[in-house]
Amino acid sequence: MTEHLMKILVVGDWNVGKSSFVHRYVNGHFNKAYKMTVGVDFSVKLLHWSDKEKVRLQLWDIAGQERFISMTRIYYKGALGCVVMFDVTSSSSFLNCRHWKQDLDHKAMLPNGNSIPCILLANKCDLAQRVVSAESINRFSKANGFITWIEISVKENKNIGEAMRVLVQEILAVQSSLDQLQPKCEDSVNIPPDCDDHNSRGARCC
Ligand SMILES: Nc1nc2c(ncn2[C@@H]2O[C@H](COP(=O)(O)OP(=O)(O)OP(=O)(O)O)[C@@H](O)[C@H]2O)c(=O)[nH]1
Ligand SMILES: [Mg+2]
Repeated sequence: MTEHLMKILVVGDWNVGKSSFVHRYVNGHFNKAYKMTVGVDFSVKLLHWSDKEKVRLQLWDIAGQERFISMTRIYYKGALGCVVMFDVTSSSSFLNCRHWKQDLDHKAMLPNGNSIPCILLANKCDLAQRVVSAESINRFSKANGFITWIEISVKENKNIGEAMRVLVQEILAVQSSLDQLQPKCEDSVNIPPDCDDHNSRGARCC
């Protein structure tokens, strides 16, 4: 059995429902009251991904209030994927997703320098007073390099597990392609003559 450890960030403006999303996903509950996150909150969820694979998710629920944003570089370290969330009833929370994505692209990179996989989640789709259209979300998602976007309602438990499955699937695919790029003894072009000799001096390829 292989166990993958995945650090996933959850970012977006304050009050969009990030903590509610994590609680719903991990504990299955929904709280109506808003309780501001201070700095960052952590949760863990174990997924039985397949007969041979488990995925241990470390969810980093990052505070959206502006006073905490200076800490993001520290929080982003080692992350393999990200949820960027906005509230469909708040156009400013949607517009600010551009800043969140740019912040991630500058501070949270894969070892090969590429951006980490990000999914865009449009929360609170249970509310009637929606102000952000599907067309503008679609355009924004494509233009800003998101894997995809999904409409969710944490309150009504709509698309929560589905959204996380899409993200985890993409992270696994990206990690596996990165692993394949790592040189191995048998397919390395420049194999040192004493590659398997653990007593020899000099560089080894593995
Ligand atoms: N109607 C509706 N309300 C929601 C939904 N998800 C979250 N909320 C409400 O939105 C408010 C804010 O939710 P939080 O999860 O605390 O927001 P947050 O993004 O973590 O905010 P910060 O910690 O300040 O960054 C709470 O009152 C939630 O009950 C949803 O799907 N529908
Ligand atoms: Mg929160």
